[in-house]
Amino acid sequence: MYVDLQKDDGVALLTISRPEALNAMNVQLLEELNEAISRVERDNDVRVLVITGAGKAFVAGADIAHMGGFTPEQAKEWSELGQGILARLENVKKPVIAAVNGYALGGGTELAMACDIRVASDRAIFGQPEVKLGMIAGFGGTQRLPRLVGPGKAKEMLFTGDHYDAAAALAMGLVNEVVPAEELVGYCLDMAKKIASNGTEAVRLSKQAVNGGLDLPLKEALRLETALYSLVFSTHEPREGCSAFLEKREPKWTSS
Ligand code: DAK
Repeated sequence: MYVDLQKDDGVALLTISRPEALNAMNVQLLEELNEAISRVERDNDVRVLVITGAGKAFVAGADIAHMGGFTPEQAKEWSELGQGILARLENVKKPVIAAVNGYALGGGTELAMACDIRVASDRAIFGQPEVKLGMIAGFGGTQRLPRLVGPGKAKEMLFTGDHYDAAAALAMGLVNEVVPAEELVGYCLDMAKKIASNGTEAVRLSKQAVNGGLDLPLKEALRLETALYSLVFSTHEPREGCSAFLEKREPKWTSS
C-alpha cells in the first residue's frame, strides 16, 4: 500500500509513502490515490482532506522508470489516467489542503496544484523538470501553473526545469504559506479543522463557485455566484448560522 488514509474530527489525512522512489507516482499509487479520493467523497464524516508525503518527499514526480519506454499511445493513456485523477481531486466536493513536506517535482507540483490550498514546509522544493527528461508536464502542469503564478513564471519553470525552494514558491504565489517542517502537518490539520467548523454546504459551494467561475467570463461567473448563493438558502445553514450569531452560541451544522 502506498496511500494511507486516517480520519479524525472531520478531517482525513492522506499520506503518500513509497520511500524507495521518493513517493514517485506509478499506476498502483495513482489507483490507490483515486480510491482514497472516492472514500473521502463517500464519507459524510470527512469534511476536509489533507494530503502529505512520508519522508523527505511530497511526491518526486511520476515514476521515471515507468515512463521511459512509453509508446505515444501509452503516454496518452498515462496522461489521461493522471489528469483524470487530479481533475477529480480538484473538483471533489470537499476542500483539499496539500501539506508539501519536501520534494514536489513534476507530477508532485502538479498534484499540489490540483489541491485547493498549498502549505509548504521550509524544506519543500518545487519544480517542473520534465524537459530535462525530454518530455513535457503531462498531469496539468502546463495549464494549472500559469493560472496560479502567471504565464511568465510558469514558462520559466517549465522551460528551465529548475528547482524552487519554499520561499521562492511563496513569492510567486505557488503556495499560500511556508511553515517550519516540524509544524507542517499540525498547521494544516488546524486549518482543516477551522474549515470543518464552518457550514459544510457553504464551504462546498464556495469551492464550486471559485472553480466554476475561473473558467467563465466575469459576468457569467457572477451569475454563477448568485445561483450558488441562492442554492445555499435551500439548506438550513444560513438560518442556523445567523441565529447562532444573534443568540451568541456556536452553530450546529447538522443536516437540514
Ligand atoms: N521516479 C522514479 N524514481 C525516483 C524518482 C522518480 N521521479 N525520483 C527519485 N527516485 C528514486 C531514485 O532513483 C533513487 O532510487 P535508488 O537509486 O535508491 O534505487 C531514490 O528515489 C532516491 O533518489 P535520489 O538518490 O536521487 O535522492 P536525492 O536526494 O539525491 O535526490 C531528487 C532527490 C528528488 C532531487 C532526485 O531524486 C530527482 O531529481 N528525482 C527526479 C525528479 C524528477 O525529475 N521528477 C519529475 C519526474 S517527470 C506525462 C505525464 C506525466 C508527466 C509527464 C508527462 N505525459 C504522459 C505527457 C510527469 C512527469 C514527471 O513527473
